[in-house]
Amino acid sequence: MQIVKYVFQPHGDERGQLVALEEFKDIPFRIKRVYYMYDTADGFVRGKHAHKKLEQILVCIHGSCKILLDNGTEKKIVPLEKPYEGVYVASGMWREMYDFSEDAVLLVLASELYDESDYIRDYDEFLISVGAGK
Ligand code: T46
Repeated sequence: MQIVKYVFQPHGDERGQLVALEEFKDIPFRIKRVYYMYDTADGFVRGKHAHKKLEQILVCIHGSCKILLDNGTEKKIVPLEKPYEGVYVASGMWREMYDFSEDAVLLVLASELYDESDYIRDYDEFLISVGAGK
């Protein structure tokens, strides 16, 4: 399984850093939605689902967290620790986010609007959807 990690260009000067993300330039899809999570309670795992259509890029813009990506046959863990690094999460990929530092802010750029019917929340159903079911 290939992990697509992005290293964005920080525009730094004596005032500090700035990262700009543009659709189709820095991000490979039209950005229809942006959301972020913060104040994640210690020990909790978020996500635990896949998407049928949604593509996303996750950026931990403050603090750190880990992303588990699972394509049904292989699992990989991607640490996100820098505000200029992102990981691409394709559709059909089970994802879990965990090990959030107390100060973590996880920003998500999404290719689609929120749609509950796009979620696969049952792991066995996910395995069947990617052809890895029993
Ligand atoms: C994903 C991972 C990385 C909305 O109303 N609109 C939204 O755009 C989103 C993302 C969520 N919500 C509501 C739905 C729930 O009542 O916010 C609540 C928490 O959402 P959820 O439990 O789905 O959050 P996570 O962290 O488990 O998953 C989220 C995204 O939902 C998901 O698409 O890939 O982050």
